[in-house]
Amino acid sequence: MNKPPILQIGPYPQWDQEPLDAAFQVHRYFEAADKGKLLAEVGPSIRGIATRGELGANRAMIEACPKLEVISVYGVGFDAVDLQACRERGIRVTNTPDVLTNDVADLGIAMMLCLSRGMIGAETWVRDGSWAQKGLYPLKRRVWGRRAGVLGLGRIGFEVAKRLKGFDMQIAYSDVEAKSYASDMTFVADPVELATQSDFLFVTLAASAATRHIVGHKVIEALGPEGMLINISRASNIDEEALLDALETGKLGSAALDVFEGEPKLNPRFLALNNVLLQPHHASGTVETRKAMGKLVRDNLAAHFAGQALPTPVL
Ligand code: 8YV
Repeated sequence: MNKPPILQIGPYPQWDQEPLDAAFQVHRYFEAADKGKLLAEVGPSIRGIATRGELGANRAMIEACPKLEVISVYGVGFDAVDLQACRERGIRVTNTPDVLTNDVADLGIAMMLCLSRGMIGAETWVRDGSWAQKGLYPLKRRVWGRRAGVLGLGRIGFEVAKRLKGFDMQIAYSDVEAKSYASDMTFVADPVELATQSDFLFVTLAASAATRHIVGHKVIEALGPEGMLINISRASNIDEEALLDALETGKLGSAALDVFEGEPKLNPRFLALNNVLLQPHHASGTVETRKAMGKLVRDNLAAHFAGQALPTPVL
């Protein structure tokens, strides 16, 4: 049987690449020196796209593939896929929900603890001899028992909140409506009000045009000079200029970020700050989760080409 031709937008680990190459005729977009030329050559034959959450597939790419039937995203977020272009042509879209939820929540909690307790600086304090020369490390702020806000109580937000309960924190959340499964948490409809009531604000919203810059200067300033913002969702949920201004002027205490506008090239203003923890978009980056994500990417493609129901459809 002929292998269906697919376009692979970004690299995967070897353990995913091998089975992908075995099942499909894979054209590697990310390896092409001239991407336009590759699209012009192979686009007309492409039936599937395998991409990653942050890379997605834009309209130009989709239009260069007139026979495209399915886009399989390695990631829960599909905001970088032009869904409107897919709807217009009946192109199916899949993602990898659930399998990454716990790891993403774990990293969010780790980021809160790491920044609150100054663990990166503390490591340097030991390594550069400051401990021996200067003595005790400067005191940091407590986490347990303080107030946490979760903006977006979906799967990931819920797991973040579940973990925060273990730190005896008071937990509130914002979402489009109160959730029946969150009766032990306080629902606060307005994100600005949520920020006012929070010491730590976790951003766990699925990104879309509707959530763009939902964390703007009002939310940031409501969180305040003692507050910490933790983003494990997408950069577009936060007004990054407003965030940088507030971090530079002390209107916001600190921020722990796993995602950035234009990543992996981030705004150099972040690098000059010492009240941030900067992470390279790796919240789902464990061997276990990435293996499960890769399998789901292939399972969705295989199901589509076998005419079976898609395991995790978006469209
Ligand atoms: C991945 C992601 O880091 O799930 C998402 O939406 O962005 C991440 O899990 C990414 O897709 C891996 O490249």
